[in-house]
Amino acid sequence: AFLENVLAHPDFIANRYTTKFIDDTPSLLDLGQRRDRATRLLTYIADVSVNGHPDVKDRALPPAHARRPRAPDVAGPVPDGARQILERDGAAGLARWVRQQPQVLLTDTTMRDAHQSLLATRMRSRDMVDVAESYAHMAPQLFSLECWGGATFDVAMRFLSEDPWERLHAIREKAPNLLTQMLLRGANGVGYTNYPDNVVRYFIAEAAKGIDIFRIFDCLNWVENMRVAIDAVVESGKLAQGALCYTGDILDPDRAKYSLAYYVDLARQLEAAGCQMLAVKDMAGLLKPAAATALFKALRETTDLPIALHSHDTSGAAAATLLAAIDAGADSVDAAMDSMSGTTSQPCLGAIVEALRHTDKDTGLDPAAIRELSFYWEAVRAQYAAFESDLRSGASEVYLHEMPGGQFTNLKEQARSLGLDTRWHEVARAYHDANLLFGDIVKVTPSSKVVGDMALMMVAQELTPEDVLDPGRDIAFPASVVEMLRGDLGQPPGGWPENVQQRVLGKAAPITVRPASLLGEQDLAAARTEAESQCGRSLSDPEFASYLMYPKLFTAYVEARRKYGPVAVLPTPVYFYGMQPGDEVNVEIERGKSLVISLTAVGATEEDGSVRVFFELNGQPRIITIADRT
Ligand code: BTN
Ligand code: 3PY
Ligand code: ZN
Repeated sequence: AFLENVLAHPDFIANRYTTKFIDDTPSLLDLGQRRDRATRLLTYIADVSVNGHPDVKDRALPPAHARRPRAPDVAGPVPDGARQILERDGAAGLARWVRQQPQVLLTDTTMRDAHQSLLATRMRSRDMVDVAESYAHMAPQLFSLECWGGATFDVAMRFLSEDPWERLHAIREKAPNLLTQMLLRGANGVGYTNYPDNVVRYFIAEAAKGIDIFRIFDCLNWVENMRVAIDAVVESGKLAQGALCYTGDILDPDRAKYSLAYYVDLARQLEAAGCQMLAVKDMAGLLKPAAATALFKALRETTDLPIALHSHDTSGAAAATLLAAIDAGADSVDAAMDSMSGTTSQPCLGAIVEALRHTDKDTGLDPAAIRELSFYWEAVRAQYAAFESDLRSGASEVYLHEMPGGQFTNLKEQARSLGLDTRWHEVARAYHDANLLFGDIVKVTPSSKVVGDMALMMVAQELTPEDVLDPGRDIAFPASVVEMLRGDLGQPPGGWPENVQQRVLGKAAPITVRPASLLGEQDLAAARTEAESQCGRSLSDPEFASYLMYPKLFTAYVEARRKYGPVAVLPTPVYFYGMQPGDEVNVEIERGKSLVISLTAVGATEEDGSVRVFFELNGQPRIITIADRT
């Protein structure tokens, strides 16, 4: 390979060399590594160009006229933002500042919840990192960028072959004046199951190197399950924002379990647990305007902590809810950039900015800047046409099923893969029934997944709630249902309904203690040795944190990266669709090191099923042979 590098070097080819050429040209030595990465990327491009990407197979294509996303140009020094308050005054000082601001603060969810809720979480790092600097210059009044956590962590590795930590640190670096925010599932970390306490602590300590605000929730609103995470965030010096997950309807006397008093009590518990800020997390978009008025008024009287509102626009009424909450004293609200807003995503950021303009709560954001950023996202979104759902309108059906925005399109996909696509409204009804069967619970990852599993089973097997409870019927419950009713996710208010528990568990005994208290501490040194042996190389601390959350998935990701190289550098159309003969792309594989890749031709498939794909890499011909699997 070394000799190849020498022979391929432009100076060598152009005869610009002496006998000391090798000594004088140290880059030849790292060319080996660079070449290696380039070969892997060419292999990936060749493969995807010939075989297609499995995730977009048989899906809608981006429109032919799609514009190439171009982040707005910016220059000059980066203005100060809320991040500088955190740096100067610490988390407690930041919380006080939030409370004192007359204007409403905005969290932009485009880089996390919006694409999780609209595009199956598939947005690639590159599309976010490319615009982060424009955000820093054009929207320094934003309170925070929600850009990490939730489902983005596992999807980055599972479906995009990307390292979520690289994404986080790249955004952080490009927007040094904006607070970075993540969604953390309490004892479930960024996973779907409870982890040992020391794993949660390890993860948070690592995440706090890039994240400023941790929104922490528990899927049953069980504060016991949130304490380890809250303490670890406070310890890290970053801001612990405790979430009250909103379900039911505080104005509906028939939903007395989730009453105003319930949420007021929850707010007190979260404050006592050490949270520095609160958030009403309306993950399904169930909070109606009049209920928001009552809720925020009551919370305002309960606590001096600043309070945020997070909602989803599934019904179409979320902007009205935000404005009602703002009137009643919400300090900050979540919204998504216009072209990534609406339906299962957050309400429209630009509309909230305009609604508050020239009032005493004016956000200070520049509507023209919002428009430009939104145009960028519009072009980005077009590239992900394959992941769009068929939901085109507001749907008040959400008040029946209560599915979280982040789950809605996922469950719809799952239903489709089970052949239940024509029976979606039955799934929605069954989801409602399954929730009541479980005693009317908070439905958010991972409890929402369990309710979804149950609903799909009920529809697929044509079971009514009465059938499910009928002792005369033999029912194999989904594993997730058995685990949840056993107490593995924790305790809902009032506990699990005993008749259902017995029916699902049989003779097995449920637990009522904090699940992680039974897990003990994980031996991190031993886990690291195991991880490094599985992956065949040493791991950085963040990589090890990924392994602790997802051992198998992380190992598979390392393997994919070994095979295909740093695919995160590829433009999104190339990543999903490969290249056509005549296409040329420029990719930066690291700062200041670019590759110019052109695909010149694709050969015919040989008898042995192989295909040769012809490239030029920085002007040099390269041939990659891959298997035709079409
Ligand atoms: C990734 O590594 O980014 C995720 C999986 C990649 C699968 C690649 S896409 C091109 C080729 N075609 C396949 O069916 N699998 C590989
Ligand atoms: C997640 O946990 O990913 C969520 O978005 C919950 O709302
Ligand atoms: Zn959400």
